[in-house]
Amino acid sequence: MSSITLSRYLIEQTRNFNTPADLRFLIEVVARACRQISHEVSLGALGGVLGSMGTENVQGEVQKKLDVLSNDILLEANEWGGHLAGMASEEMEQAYQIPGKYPKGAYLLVFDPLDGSSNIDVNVSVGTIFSVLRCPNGHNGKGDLSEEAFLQKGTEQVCAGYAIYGPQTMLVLTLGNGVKGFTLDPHMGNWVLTHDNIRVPEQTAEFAINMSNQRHWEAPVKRYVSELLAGKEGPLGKNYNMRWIASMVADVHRILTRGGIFMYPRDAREPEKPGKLRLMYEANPMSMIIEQAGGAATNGTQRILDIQPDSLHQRVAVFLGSKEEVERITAYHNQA
Ligand code: AHM
Ligand code: MG
Repeated sequence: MSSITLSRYLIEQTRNFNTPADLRFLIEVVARACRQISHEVSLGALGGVLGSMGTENVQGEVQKKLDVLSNDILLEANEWGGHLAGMASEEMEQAYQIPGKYPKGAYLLVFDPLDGSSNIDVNVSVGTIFSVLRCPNGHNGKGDLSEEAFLQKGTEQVCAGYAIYGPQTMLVLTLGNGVKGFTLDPHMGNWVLTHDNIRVPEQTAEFAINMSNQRHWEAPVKRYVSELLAGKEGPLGKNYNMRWIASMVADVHRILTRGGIFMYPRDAREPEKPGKLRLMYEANPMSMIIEQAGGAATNGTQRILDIQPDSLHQRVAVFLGSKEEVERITAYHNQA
């Protein structure tokens, strides 16, 4: 088995790619927080952490106890180290200010502390998604950090990753030079490099979409999925398999492992919203990982990483995964 731990991998990144020490520290701290979240998730009913809080987040979604706990774990782990100028999360309406008693740093951390949390109570994989940006000059001085500091295109991310809490806990990470997967050794507490060069196959015969929304989709999505369903007898000439875990982390992890296309299109249920998933802490980090692994990610018409965000909790349609299929559905949108 590999003996390369996350710490050693990050030191090698510094040697080979000049990864700054404070970014290395940031990633180590996030990984430590994810290890703690993994522990809380694994306790389930024993830890008294299942069920709802009885509160709603900024998106009007019911907060689970573990949503709030995971958010607190990430905030507490990251606020004191001097590597961050601020944080933002799915669970908080405003940007989180680093308390005055702690030093501020050069980076911004944006996260979805527990993605797919509707799956918690049924013991299905969930995860943490995170994105690291540089804090723009002029925003990291004294006084409150404004939302504008975060509104950077996905191409500006210096690191993106997720932890998946499944049969194994894994951390999948990119610093812009490929995608690495680390498995948590629960006894030693180490993240061990187990997936050295994660690549998404260019072609696939598997798709992921919530089919129950079919009647609400736009025409290009209806056309594409009907072609997938037509299988060997249809225009694509092959049979496709379908999977939908309703946990983006788990669906993306499967696609990174064996290929596929993941779709959460905009639809007519809430026509004013351009999709369900959030750009800054779901779509952007996952798109960076998928692109770094050789896949593609668009909102149907545009590369996701090129979208200029206009708000922290902005939503976006997502088509990501194996290149050939993402290009096909994007072409269908552009023909419409
Ligand atoms: P969440 O951040 O509130 O957990 O919502 C995001 C999740 C994704 O993980 C998943 O792909 C999607 O919502 C599932 O949505 P649906 O229940 O509509 O199929
Ligand atoms: Mg989420």
